[in-house]
Amino acid sequence: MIVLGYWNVRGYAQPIRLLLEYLQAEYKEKLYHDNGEEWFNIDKKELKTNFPNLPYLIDGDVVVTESKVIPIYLAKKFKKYELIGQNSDGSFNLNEITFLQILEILKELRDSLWASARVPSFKQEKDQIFKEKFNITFEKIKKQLGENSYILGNLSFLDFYFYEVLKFFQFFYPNLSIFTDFINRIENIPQIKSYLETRENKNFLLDRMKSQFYF
Ligand SMILES: N[C@@H](CCC(=O)N[C@@H](CS)C(=O)NCC(=O)O)C(=O)O
Repeated sequence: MIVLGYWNVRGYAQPIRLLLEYLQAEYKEKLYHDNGEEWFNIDKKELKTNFPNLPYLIDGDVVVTESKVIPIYLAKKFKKYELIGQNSDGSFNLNEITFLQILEILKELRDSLWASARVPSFKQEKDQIFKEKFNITFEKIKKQLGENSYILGNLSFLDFYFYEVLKFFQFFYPNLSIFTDFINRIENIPQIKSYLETRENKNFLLDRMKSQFYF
């Protein structure tokens, strides 16, 4: 059975969890808690890869790390190539390049909010930062989406990633009401809808991390 290892938070693992749920994959999670002793002192040393990190995915003898690479492995394993921008038979499609491009942009957007929110002045400057920085990327994504339901036209991992980025933003900007149709669309995908209602998912509340940020 597939094992997804990560801290007991949403973080980089959450879009991967959504993908696993969407694929209805049989998987279990290895969640690391608090001081990370079990991860740093035991599992990090024993994981059969030269590049141990969190998140990791174990599938039999295969160990994959890097949060932008794990979804590629999963899409290929389940032969759902459209989820990474390829044609449905796995052949090349320019969307495959767009997929990687936008994934990087979304990760930067998320990481940039994370870094900004850890600086005390964020509390006073957050609206200005949103206007001058984050909104520029949101406008680009809006343009990419156009009249489509999903970022690449058809549903892909990017949509799960972007959904999670939006939820992350809503945590810091509770009045933010952009992309609400998009959020609803993702939350209404049957597999996602039922996952979001589970106790496991509710446990990954961002609220638990409040003390790390200034807002
Ligand atoms: N480039 C890696 C970065 C992973 C990373 O920074 N993981 C953090 C949690 S978000 C961690 O605590 N890693 C455990 C470690 O450094 O051993 C990825 O995208 O997966």
